[in-house]
Parts: sequence; structure tokens; C-alpha cells
Amino acid sequence: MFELTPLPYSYNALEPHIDEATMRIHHDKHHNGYMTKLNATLEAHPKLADKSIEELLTDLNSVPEDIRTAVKNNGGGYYHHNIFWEMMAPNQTQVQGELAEAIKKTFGGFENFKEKFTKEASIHFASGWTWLVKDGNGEISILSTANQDSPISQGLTPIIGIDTWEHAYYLKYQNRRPEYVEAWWNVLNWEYANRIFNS
Ligand code: MN3
Repeated sequence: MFELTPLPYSYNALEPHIDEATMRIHHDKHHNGYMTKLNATLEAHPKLADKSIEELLTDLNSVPEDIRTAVKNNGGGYYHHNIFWEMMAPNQTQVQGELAEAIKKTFGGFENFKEKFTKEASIHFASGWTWLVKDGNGEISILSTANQDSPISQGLTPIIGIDTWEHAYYLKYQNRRPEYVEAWWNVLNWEYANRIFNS
């Protein structure tokens, strides 16, 4: 059975950028909902019970066809929120070392990267996510995915990512998604991103 881990900080820790009410509903209702449905889906398949969520999503073809879509959607939703909370932090951190170098090399500088990513996340026409991902060769790129489709199902490692489902921002920002994306940069956990990039 998969479990819901508490947020690594308090519900109001990301204020004023991400508000407490949104964090409470997002974690306790939405994230919890994906987990509950995932567990219900896997109940009839005890053979899958020993697998980690990463293993399930990395190799969706090994998941029985009758539950594959449910695992992709609810497993993706469960996993993405696990890492989304880790990708944010109340204290300001900075991109460093090799990840900073890779961003410079790939996008011509941090500001260019930020602009490109912000634009992509702001216009992504779907309930989904926008990510910075790393491929098997250590190359990085910006990737948007629909629904809860996971970069790890494509063999890519998410380094940072933003939830662009309306439930992630609508209480505070309503239809102003670009404002939410701008605010999110203030709570990015670059220590996490640096660590994942180097792993
Ligand atoms: Mn969400």
C-alpha cells in the first residue's frame, strides 16, 4: 500500500507565493485522492504490491492492461505530487554547480531558461505539468506532459516541475496562470534540483 507522506514544511510555509488553503486541499484531498485510487486499483493485483511507484511508472508495459491506464493516471498523480512538494521549499536556494553549467550550456543562461520555461508552463494547453528533465546522457530539456503522464515513463528524470492543473493555483490566482508560474520561481528548491541532477 502506498502512503501519503506529510508535507516537508507547514501548509503556510510557501506563503505568499502558494497559499495555505491551496496547499491543504492540494495535499490532503488531491494527492490523497490519487493515492487512494492507486491503492484501490492495485488491490486485486498483489503481485505488483512489492514494486515502487517509480518501478511501476518506468515500466508501464509490465502493468496488466486492464489497470494500466488507472496506474498511469493515479500512480502518476501520486508520484508527481510526492516530488512536487520536495521540489519546493520556503527558504530561497540557488541553482549551483553542474546543473547551473548545464542550464547555461543548453539555454544560453539562467534568465533565458527561466523565460522559456515560464512561457511554456504558462501556455501549456492541458491539465498537466511542465518539467525540466534530464535524459540518459545527462542532457537537459523542457518538457510538458498532459494529465499525469510521467517523464519517467519516457526514461527521463524530472529535476524541477510545476503542476499546471487548475487545482494547483485557482483559489489564489484564478485564471492568471502566468502569475502563479512567476510566483512559483520564488519557492523552488534548487538544493533538491542540484542533488537530482548530480545523481
Ligand atoms: Mn496537482
